[in-house]
Amino acid sequence: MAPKKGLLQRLDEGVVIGDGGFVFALEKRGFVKAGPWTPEATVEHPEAVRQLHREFLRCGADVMQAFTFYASDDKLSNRGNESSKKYTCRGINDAACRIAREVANEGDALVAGGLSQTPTYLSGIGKEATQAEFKKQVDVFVENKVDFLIAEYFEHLEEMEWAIESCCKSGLPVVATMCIGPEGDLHNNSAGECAVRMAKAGAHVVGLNCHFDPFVLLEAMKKMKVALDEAKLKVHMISQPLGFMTPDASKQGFIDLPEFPFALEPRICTRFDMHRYAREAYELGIRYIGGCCGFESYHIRAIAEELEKERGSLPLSSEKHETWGKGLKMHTKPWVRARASRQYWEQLKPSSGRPYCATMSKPDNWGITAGHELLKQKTQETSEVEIQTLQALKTKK
Ligand code: CBH
Ligand code: ZN
Repeated sequence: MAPKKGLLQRLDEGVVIGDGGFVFALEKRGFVKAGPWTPEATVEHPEAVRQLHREFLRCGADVMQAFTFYASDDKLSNRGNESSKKYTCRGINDAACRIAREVANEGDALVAGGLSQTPTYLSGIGKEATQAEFKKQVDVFVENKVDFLIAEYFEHLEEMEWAIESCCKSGLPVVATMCIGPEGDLHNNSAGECAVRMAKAGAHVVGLNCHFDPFVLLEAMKKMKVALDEAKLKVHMISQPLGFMTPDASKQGFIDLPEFPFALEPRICTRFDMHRYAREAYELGIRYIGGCCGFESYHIRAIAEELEKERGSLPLSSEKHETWGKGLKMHTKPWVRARASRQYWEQLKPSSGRPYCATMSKPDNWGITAGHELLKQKTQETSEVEIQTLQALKTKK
């Protein structure tokens, strides 16, 4: 078999489809605990992680992002139960890479290793200690020969830059996404400024993930594009939004919504929302188009179906899903058969079925999570292990 084309070449030549939200999907299936959101499932239930990768692959994902979210040692120590001691950063990341590679090789997908924000950064102990956490993950990714790295879900631009710097040392292509929206990061850096600084820090692909719905996220992406163009920076763009509608979210996105994380279901985007998202993202010039929390495989399939012409093929799972609901022509009931058209689904305003629900919520507004708050909170309610880790790191400095 010919060697797979790399990420940057694929982006230069066409479009790359990402996968969806692993922690949210696996939490619903019973393999991830909301709160810590750590990915020990790669060791405890590899079959569940493998199956989720397969679903995304079958639905058109070109990237198998190894399930390594929050899998830095400092974060893993905050799981508040016995299992926290059994698994290490190395063990979890290594297992994640192997599973992702196994499934990627069942198709033509690439494998990405992912890094995310760390408690060490929040505790304010500085660059060296924070990058020491990143390095441990990057080392495992390099050993496993992943195709590229994704530094995702950073909300402080400074930590994002440190993560990019750590990733760049690998020599692999680096994708960087912040979980901010049109209002910028928590230190009043605009979305545009963030994009420019991510590119200047060395990222090859820059953009956003999580925290906001596809359409709010694209508003922020527009600002990033303007700033990148003005600064004459030639990098590719990526968007991986939520699969939930969040027009009412404030600066920190869906975390502040009262429904986060257990009652977001009424906000789930339909597959047809994702057709619109894929088209608008493509027209904006974004070439790495994927999803984050709330995105299930059928949402990814909708992106792949919308971009059928651009990609030159349909995903495997479209054999069970004719584009725009045309499979309904085979339904026994005539009024359901009548729904087998693009026009029908495109204009539909789906009902919520919840007569007492408001369309919008009032977000909580807690502002920035700071290190001292984290320590205080830990002393009150979370694991001894992490307090010790943080304190040890502090004295080391
Ligand atoms: O799970 C995934 O697919 C990751 N690539 C991204 C997760 S984004 C954030 C999840 C919630 C975090 C929190 O509440 O702390
Ligand atoms: Zn997310």
